[in-house]
Amino acid sequence: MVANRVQLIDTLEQTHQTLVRLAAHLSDAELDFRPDPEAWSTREILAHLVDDEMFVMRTRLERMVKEENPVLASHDEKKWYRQRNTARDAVDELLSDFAIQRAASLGILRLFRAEEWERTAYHPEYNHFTTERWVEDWIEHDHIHIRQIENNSAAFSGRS
Ligand code: NI
Repeated sequence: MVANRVQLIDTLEQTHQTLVRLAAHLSDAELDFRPDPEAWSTREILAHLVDDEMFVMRTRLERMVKEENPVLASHDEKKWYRQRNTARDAVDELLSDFAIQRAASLGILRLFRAEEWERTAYHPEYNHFTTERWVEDWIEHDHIHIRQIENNSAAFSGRS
């Protein structure tokens, strides 16, 4: 596999450890803290990452491999979040569920041959893209939510 693709997989693999480092030790008060009424708490961000891994990120990847240039549906995060199953929202459950789901995604990516990195899809917001580009977006999505958790922690420490 070419170096850039190995690097993409390695980067996705690091996210679980980063989430453990940032969130595993947090109190319930900090996990449920919102820096503003519209923002997600850290617990909600972790739940979003678990749900997204199963139902959006990996689902789109699997469709791109199995279907010829599928048309992917838009995903409304806020709407999804209001309807989601909250039964496993203890932080240790969220982190271990994320580890399982991320491992399943990595298992697929590690088996990719050159042609699977070049599969294509169409999405109304992103236009045409390849599986490789999708994995780059996936990493960016991880980073956006990791930064959100860091910002929540900074705001929690600085609250008056
Ligand atoms: Ni998101």
